[in-house]
Amino acid sequence: MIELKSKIAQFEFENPLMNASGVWCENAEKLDEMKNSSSGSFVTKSATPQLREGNPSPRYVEVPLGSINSMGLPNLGFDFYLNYSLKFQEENPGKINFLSIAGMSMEDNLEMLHKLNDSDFKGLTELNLSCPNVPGKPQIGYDFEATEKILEKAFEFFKKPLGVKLPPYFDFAHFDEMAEILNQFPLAYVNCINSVGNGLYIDTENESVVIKPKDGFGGIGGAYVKPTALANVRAFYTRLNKNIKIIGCGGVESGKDVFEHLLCGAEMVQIGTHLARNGVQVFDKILTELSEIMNQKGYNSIDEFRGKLKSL
Ligand code: RRO
Repeated sequence: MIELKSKIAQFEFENPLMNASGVWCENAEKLDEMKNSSSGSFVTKSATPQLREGNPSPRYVEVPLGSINSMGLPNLGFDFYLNYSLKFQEENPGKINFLSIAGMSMEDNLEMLHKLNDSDFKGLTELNLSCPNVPGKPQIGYDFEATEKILEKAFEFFKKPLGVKLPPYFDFAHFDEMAEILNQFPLAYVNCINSVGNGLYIDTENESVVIKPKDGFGGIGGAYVKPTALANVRAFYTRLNKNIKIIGCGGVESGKDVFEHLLCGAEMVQIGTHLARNGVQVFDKILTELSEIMNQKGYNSIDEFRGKLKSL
């Protein structure tokens, strides 16, 4: 029997797969499908204190090697995702989900963290520091001082397991600097990576962009971003204290992709563009493929190879 269990903070998951926040998780119908799928867990759409409509459409487009989006944080508001999670945990004792928050300001984030801290929520909270798509709002994760400040403020009172969703970094100096900041805090995990921000996809025939917001600029996901995602998983796995787990996200379409994320050090692996394109049946297929690879290689559990990427 192949063992696929993963662990973050005090929580154990049947397998390492889940959705990427933003995909298949914006409303009750989609979350119910995630809940009933074979994924190990699920995360809710990044929430703001109040409902948001988001940016005008078209705002998510699938392109040959991935996707481009500028959704602009459409969500049903924090209370909806908290209530959904509370009901889920009541109906599924022992099962754990992730709740993502992405305030438009420090105050928004602290307000939602206070509500979570004071609630019966028993899952993992994810602070999204990397939404690339709100016009006029730069990503917190690219502002090292602001990142340190929000984590300082959060950990003054927040007592539940907390993780952060990071943007991709592209320079060793930035991996080093961000890791030094993150290592100061009792984080449960970091999630690498959010979409590669502000790419531009062009429809050559029409000589046009393909999404409406921000003159076509948007976050890139899918196969385009796998090497960047793996690099970020690896860079943080090798720099962070070992009690901070890594969630890998980016370019996962197969069991082989999951295996690569795990080899770089990921504890859990998320699926975004591929899930958006194909629906929740992807989890069964990818779990089968992962088990087959492990079988062929003679691994009985993920712990036998997690993080053990070889250098030359
Ligand atoms: O809603 C979005 O536009 C969005 C968010 Br919050 C995010 O974190 N990443 C992304 O690609 N899109």
